[in-house]
Amino acid sequence: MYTQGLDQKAGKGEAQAAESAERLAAFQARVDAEEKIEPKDWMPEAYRRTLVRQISQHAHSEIIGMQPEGNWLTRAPSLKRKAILIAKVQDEAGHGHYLYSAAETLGTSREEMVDDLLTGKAKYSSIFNYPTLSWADIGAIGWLVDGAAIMNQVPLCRCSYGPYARAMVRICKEESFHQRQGFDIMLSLARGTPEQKAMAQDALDRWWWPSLMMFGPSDKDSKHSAQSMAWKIKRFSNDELRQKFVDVTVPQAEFLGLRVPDDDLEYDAASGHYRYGEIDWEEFIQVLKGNGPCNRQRLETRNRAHAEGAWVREAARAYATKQRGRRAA
Ligand code: BYC
Repeated sequence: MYTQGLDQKAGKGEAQAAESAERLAAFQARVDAEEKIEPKDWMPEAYRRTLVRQISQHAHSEIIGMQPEGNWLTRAPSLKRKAILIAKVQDEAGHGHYLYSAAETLGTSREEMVDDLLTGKAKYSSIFNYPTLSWADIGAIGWLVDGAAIMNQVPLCRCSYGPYARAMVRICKEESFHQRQGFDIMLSLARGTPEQKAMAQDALDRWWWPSLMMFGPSDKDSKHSAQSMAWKIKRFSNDELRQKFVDVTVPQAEFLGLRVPDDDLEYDAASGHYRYGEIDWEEFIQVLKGNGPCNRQRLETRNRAHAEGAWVREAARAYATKQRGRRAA
């Protein structure tokens, strides 16, 4: 477990006093010079808090993200598809673990973060509060949700905080495989019977707009972006990444012979970008407030799984104590 950051925890007053203008400027100069900030390095408290917030939200998203896909593990249409989906869902658990470990280097315990998720205090990505109604949804999640994740996360490999940046390298490689498996499912369905093609279209219709919401509020409403970009935690704004995603994904939908559910979508030759319609921000806000179609179900399922896993944590602790005792002897 990474806990190097714990010994740097200071009281609020103490931390503020330590944040002289000189120290802050020296920190910013390191960030501007593209140096990686490591757990034992001095950092402003707000930088630490921002990272704990973002990395733990990211970890929670990976863990909750296992649920909509897990829903189809027993009903995948072939043994091969089932094996691939099991591997993908396991990867998401792994991503959650790397990310909790990265966040722990900042001095917050995993128990604290998990507790915030279980009690509904912490956020996780809005996208996982939508239901997976058909097998095509597994295709749409891989293609669109993992596709959006890659767009958002590749720049995080260059994040100024070393442990987060390094965790993202492997995560992005695995997300690429996830995106391809999703596109492959969509391709099979789009080239299948008229009913299968209709399933693929229905999944695209339902997942398109929530996928665009994954990038967060528009830049004018994004309260954290400016500071996170100055600290090189984020490298692009929410709207920039959303636009990149639309530009890459619309031609893929055309290749599949599917229609993106946006009457205002058009290619603007002058800018080289697709112009897209207005996102329903009210829906986004409601999902963030806990009123999405599956918010309650997701938290109930996670709480139940956590309670049922108590004996595993207990056994792991007992084993660790035994090993420590043996080493000491
Ligand atoms: N859903 O100022 P902003 C995955 C919150 S995992 C929920 O723009 P920031 C995958 C935001 O947290 C997908 N909340 O914030 C897994 C903030 O709230 P607080 C997750 C959202 O941090 C399994 C407030 O709105 N990916 O891809 O600068 C299978 C204001 O927003 C959302 C990551 O976590 C949302 N969509 O930018 C497949 C990547 N959007 O904290 C795939 C890392 C915004 O003030 N995270 N909020 O209460 C990020 O890149 C950034 O945190 C975000 C938001 C772009 C998400």
